[in-house]
Amino acid sequence: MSDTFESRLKYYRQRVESYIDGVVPEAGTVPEQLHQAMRYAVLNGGKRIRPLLVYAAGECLGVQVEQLDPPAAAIEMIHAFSLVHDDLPAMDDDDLRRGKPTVHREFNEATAILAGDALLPLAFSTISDANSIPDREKVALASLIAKASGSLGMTGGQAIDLAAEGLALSGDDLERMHNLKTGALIHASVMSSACLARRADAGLDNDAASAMDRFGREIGLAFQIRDDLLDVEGNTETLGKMAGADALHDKATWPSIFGVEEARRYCDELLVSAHGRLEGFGDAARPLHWLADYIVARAH
Ligand code: GRG
Repeated sequence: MSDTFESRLKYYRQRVESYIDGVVPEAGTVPEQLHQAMRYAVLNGGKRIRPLLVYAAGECLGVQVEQLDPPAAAIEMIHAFSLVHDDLPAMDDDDLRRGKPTVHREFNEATAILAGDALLPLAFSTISDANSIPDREKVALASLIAKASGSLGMTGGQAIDLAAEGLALSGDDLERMHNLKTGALIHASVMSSACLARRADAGLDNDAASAMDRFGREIGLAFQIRDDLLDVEGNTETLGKMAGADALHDKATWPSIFGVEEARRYCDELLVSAHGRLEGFGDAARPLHWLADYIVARAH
């Protein structure tokens, strides 16, 4: 990883964190415990991969950075919400997230449910209240992100995941589940920037939009296959969440269905293909190339 990539990562992470910090009510605002829990959930570490994809795709497509802050923050809040609910006893029942107690462990279960409930609408008001984005693009962004989060996207994938515990899943079903549960929000991160670049003055053509669409899908699936591999190969300390949780819950994963070697091979194949999608963008796509490599090489 080059210095340039490190400094770009740092800059964009700080940028989205300070934007989120500005939109989530202060911890002292009533109801205090709810706001403390929301801040704990979303400002408590995390790699910020989805916002980084929004910024890198936006940079590639020539979108003004001020327009990228609201969707980057909104998508990260939805991601944080999904993690809080995913960790609940009714779902994966986890005690550790990002190396710290999960929200229901740090506070209590009802507060964790409410913190998730409140982060979701806050994501959408962050977009609707943004002064930097014209109304037409706000509507398109809200629609894109809502669909990616709902029953035909992330929530649907989670439902399939929970229902499939202990059952034999075909490879096609597993791919569909991964594409929905994790891929949909990652894809929406890339496509949020494409949506902003579609404006007449930025002039995104159909070929470029389709290249971004495919890049987003491939890198979203590669992300989840890497996540499956890390659950097998990583340790709890490095991961900041319990290693081996998938096997414990008898979850269908890429390594459990296809084997570790095939999971690695397919992840690399997706990465090569994703890089290829960016060919037409030249140097402007360098941050996206870096991020794609980072997603597949990450240790947590
Ligand atoms: C009602 C919208 C809605 C959601 C509830 C709980 C749920 C439905 C969905 C959960 C989806 C989920 C938890 C998918 C797992 C995705 C995943 C691999 C998360 C880990 O992401 P990282 O590695 O985490 O980016 P950090 O901590 O770095 O942010």
